[in-house]
Amino acid sequence: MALKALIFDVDGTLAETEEAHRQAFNATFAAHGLDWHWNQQDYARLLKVTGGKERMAAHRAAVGHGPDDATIAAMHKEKTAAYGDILARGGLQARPGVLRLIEEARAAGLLLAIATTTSPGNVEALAACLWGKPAGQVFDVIAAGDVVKAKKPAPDIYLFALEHLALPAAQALAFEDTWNGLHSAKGAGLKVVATPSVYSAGEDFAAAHRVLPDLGCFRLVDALALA
Ligand code: XBP
Repeated sequence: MALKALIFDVDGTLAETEEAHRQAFNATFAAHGLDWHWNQQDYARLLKVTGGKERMAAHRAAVGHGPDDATIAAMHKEKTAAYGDILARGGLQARPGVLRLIEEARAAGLLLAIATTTSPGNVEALAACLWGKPAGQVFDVIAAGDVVKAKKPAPDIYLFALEHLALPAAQALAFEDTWNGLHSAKGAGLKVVATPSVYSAGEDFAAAHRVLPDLGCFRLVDALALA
């Protein structure tokens, strides 16, 4: 069936954003006087838990102490604001090929969607950073964060995106950087192009239709051929 949409994960796929997330988490922990601090090794392990609130709860369980769920939810809002401040300082680039592929797809009349665990505010912060405009002016559908209860690797966020695109999975192609994201998209019946990121480089991408170092040499014609 003809390819009609590209669906992008956000963190690690559009840009290497997880370092900014890690800094925002640590700044929030410090602001709350917590003895929590996630170094890169901690964070690589914690990233296996998708969702910032869920990640903080998983850390609380692991260390045996920490704020209650209501406080975690409040902290997560502060963390999202801190993340936006970090991105607003500028300097974050899109991963190779991302901007060009999105431009080619738009010019060819394809639909564009986001399917991400990250919070909608973070999608807006990244869109401002990469395109200088609201995410809704770049993407036709934005499926983000708590719009679904079950986060990646559950397929829910991709099923939500497909529903709002009004397309069957066969007419879309997903782009992901993690095992969790790959299996979320696969679970929704999508073909997946995997571009491992700094934090996900060692993960298992055997289930992907293509595994690439990045999208620097991947054109729309390649996406059409994969569909
Ligand atoms: C990545 C995630 C998110 C981010 C942090 O989402 O799992 O939790 O790490 O963002 P994806 P939040 O790869 O699906 O883009 O703190 O807003 O969850």
